[in-house]
Amino acid sequence: MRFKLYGYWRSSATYRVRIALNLKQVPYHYVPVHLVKDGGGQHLAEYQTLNPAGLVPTLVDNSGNVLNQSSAIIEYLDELYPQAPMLLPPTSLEKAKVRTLAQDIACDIQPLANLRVMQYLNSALDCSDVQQKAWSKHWIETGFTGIEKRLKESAGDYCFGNDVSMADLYLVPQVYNALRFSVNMDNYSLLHKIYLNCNRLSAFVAAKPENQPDAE
Ligand SMILES: N[C@@H](CCC(=O)N[C@@H](CS)C(=O)NCC(=O)O)C(=O)O
Repeated sequence: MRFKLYGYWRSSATYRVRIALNLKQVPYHYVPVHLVKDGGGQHLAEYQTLNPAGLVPTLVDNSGNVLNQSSAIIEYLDELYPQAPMLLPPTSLEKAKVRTLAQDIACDIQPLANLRVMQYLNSALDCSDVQQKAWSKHWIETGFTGIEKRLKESAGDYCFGNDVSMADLYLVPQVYNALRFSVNMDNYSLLHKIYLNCNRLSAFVAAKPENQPDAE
């Protein structure tokens, strides 16, 4: 197989890359990195030779090329496999709009509720479980409020019209997380509709956390 994907079943950044690989019909070897057990495999020196940031995902090809950051990986795959579905649309303006929505999630929501942030809230700032959950829910809801407004301008069946794009690869894992934090998706009807539509596609179903070999 051409690619190895290092990831974790419940990691939303890994989930995005799994969807991209599935949409492009690229088989890959999945290498689980347990983010919690024994202090977290992402902190091991051996793993950090692949990803110095100590985060998943990491994609390695059979020539030994190593890629980190889900958006860099997804755009690389889109260029390497320029067959349908293209994850970025053809014009520069449309590309910028798709990336805007993806970055609303990747830059402004997901990092605030990342595992290491939650662990810091707990260990250094003595926040309780309830406080940590309230923190995550708050930032997800803040982000979703803006995204719901953006989607009014662009959505069809998916984030941008009726074709799947990179934005959908970000939306689905983030909604999956939101549901874990009991966000009421009735307040975000477009986000929820797109989440349900995407999850009717086999590439999204196969990428679901519960369908991964390391799911607990
Ligand atoms: N911007 C990075 C984010 C990667 C990231 O935050 N990964 C999380 C899982 S979704 C992680 O490895 N967390 C481990 C930790 O916080 O210790 C990307 O898109 O690849």
